[in-house]
Amino acid sequence: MSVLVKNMSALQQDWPEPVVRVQSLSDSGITEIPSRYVKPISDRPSDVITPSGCDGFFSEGVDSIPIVDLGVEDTSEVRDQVSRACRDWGFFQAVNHGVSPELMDRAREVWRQFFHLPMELKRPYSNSPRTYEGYGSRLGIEKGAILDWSDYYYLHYLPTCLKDFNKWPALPASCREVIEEYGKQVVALAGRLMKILSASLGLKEDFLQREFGGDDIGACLRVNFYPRCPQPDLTLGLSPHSDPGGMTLLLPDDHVPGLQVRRNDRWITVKPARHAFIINIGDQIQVLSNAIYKSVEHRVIVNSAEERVSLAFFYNPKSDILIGPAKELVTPESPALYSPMTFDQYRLFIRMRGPRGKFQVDSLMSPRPSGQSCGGRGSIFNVD
Ligand SMILES: O=C(O)CCC(=O)C(=O)O
Repeated sequence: MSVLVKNMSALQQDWPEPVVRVQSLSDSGITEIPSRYVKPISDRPSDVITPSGCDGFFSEGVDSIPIVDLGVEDTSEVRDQVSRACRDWGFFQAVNHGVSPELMDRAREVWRQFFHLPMELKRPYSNSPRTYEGYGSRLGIEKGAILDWSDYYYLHYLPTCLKDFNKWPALPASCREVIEEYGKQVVALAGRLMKILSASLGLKEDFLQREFGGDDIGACLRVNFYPRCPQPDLTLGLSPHSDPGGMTLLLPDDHVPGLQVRRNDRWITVKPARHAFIINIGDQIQVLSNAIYKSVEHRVIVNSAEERVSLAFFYNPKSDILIGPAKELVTPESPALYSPMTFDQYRLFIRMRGPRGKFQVDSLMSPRPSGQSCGGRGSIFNVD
């Protein structure tokens, strides 16, 4: 049996240990976090947000992720701004993006209400590692792994055949309707961004969308809930990772910071502009662009004063088509850095191992002269 097939069957199983809801730990009033959540010293955050507030905490000026105003036509100036941001940072904030600000607020609020429902109403939605859909508290299935200080809810929005309302929360009463409309508007924004990204790479406007499978793309939502943490300096809400999919449109908490982006070996705390989406390039666009655009590592820190909610909307390729470097971007000077792989195969890694920095996409990068295949891909399935 191949390693891949063996690993896929491992995903059919349940979690390796009983699930503990981080929210329940936080609500229990503990003053010390269980050792399961204590990170090795080198992985701990050096900055934490103090209960007295966040003033002076943000890295400002040259170290702020770029802001792109989408309230104008998609001119060459907009494309240049997006292009610079995706090459230098892998991240930008989009303002005036066309998604209703009221809907953004409602979406965040309805999810906050969901996480505050009594546990017996949330438990029926508990997820398993097979698809991750539903209410979860860990990423990865390694027994004894050190866990992150967060719970989440994960659901499929597209393709329509995977959208299953029964797996979406029935409470609060408006939840399904809000998610449906929110998804519709965010997908429209993502479609526009795909055109801008394609054109800014010098490709036809519809290039990336076509490579992603046209109308058959995948889209899913992970709502992250980071409860208050009595020892935020010892742990992380979400460990460093790059996003395995295409592009992420993140609706951050409206008043609690936490997202940090790696830049030149420093962690820069993002200060979200009001009603902005934080957009970041995922590994699949790094692969398609032959690493012209970067999927950049990010992580989340927590704090002892306030909980935090964020909605990460993942815009992904159709799961069973091969994604490799665009041939238009491969030249003798820039040979193909990756050999093609489906997203279904690719995302197995994070589903099994949990967030691991940029290990996955970096381990696949193996420059060769043009025309020769790159053998690095196999390595990710030989890690156990
Ligand atoms: O909560 C955040 O700000 C970031 C979440 C994130 O990186 C993710 O869900 O992959």
